[in-house]
Amino acid sequence: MSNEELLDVLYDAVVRGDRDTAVTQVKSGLESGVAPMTMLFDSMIPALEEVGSLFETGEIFLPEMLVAGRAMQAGMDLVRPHLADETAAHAGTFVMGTIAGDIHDIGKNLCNVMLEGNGFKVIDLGINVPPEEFVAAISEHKPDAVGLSAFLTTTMPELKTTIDALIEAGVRDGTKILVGGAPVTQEHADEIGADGYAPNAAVLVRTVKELIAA
Ligand code: B12
Repeated sequence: MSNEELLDVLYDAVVRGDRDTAVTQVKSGLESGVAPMTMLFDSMIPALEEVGSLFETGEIFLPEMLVAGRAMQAGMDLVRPHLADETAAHAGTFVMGTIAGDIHDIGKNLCNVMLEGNGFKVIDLGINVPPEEFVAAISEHKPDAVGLSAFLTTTMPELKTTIDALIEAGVRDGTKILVGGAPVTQEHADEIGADGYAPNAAVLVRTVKELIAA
């Protein structure tokens, strides 16, 4: 199978939520030297975008979206060790979480993989994280930066609620706050008083490094 065919089969497997085929494709991709980033950015992520469109137009429903997410996650778990760079210098500590009410974590996990690959120690608080958990994690770990992930327009107000809670608790000033996720924009980030925004994991790494160095 050519690399192009492999990426196509992987794409279809994620769209159909066929976890076994996704895993097989990623494994054989890794064996035959296909770059992990290529599998992620040229196949698995576009596949999930397609899933989002199919859901939006009512061609698939929640269960299908769920199995697609699981197939993606299984593939991502396999590429993760290949992206981590053990030799990278320690770049800083990053606390990351998906905000309250929201359980989307694939985009957040991808950010974590990229941050770790670039020398960050990541403390992942998981999904549906209430503001007080962010406050506690910042007090405990004194991170250089904090990331808030949101994927629903209905949970976006939680970004501001969380930032306000950090200010209220007196932990906001010692750290940089970044926000992101599908519906989040630079404009929204500015409005709610975040230090930074990034549309994807690669830009996040660049942005957080710039913010820490500033
Ligand atoms: C998979 C998926 C699910 C899975 C989630 C599985 C999981 N473990 O994450 C399941 C099935 C559970 C799910 C549930 C729901 N979902 Co959903 N889901 C999706 C889907 C198809 C893909 C999301 C995804 O993972 N994308 C892949 C990643 C890689 O996305 P990405 O945006 O490129 O990620 C990058 C950036 O966002 C950024 N980033 C991410 N986090 C952060 C954080 C920081 C700090 C920074 C700087 C950057 C950053 O970097 C990432 C990596 O490059 C989207 C469609 C879409 N287009 O987004 C819908 C979508 C987000 N879901 C949607 C909906 C409506 C729901 C439900 C409400 C459905 C329902 N009726 O119950 C529930 C909500 C449950 C809840 N309370 O959260 C809607 C949201 C609409 C809206 N405007 O609010 C979408 C857009 C689908 C649609 N087109 O209608 N969903």
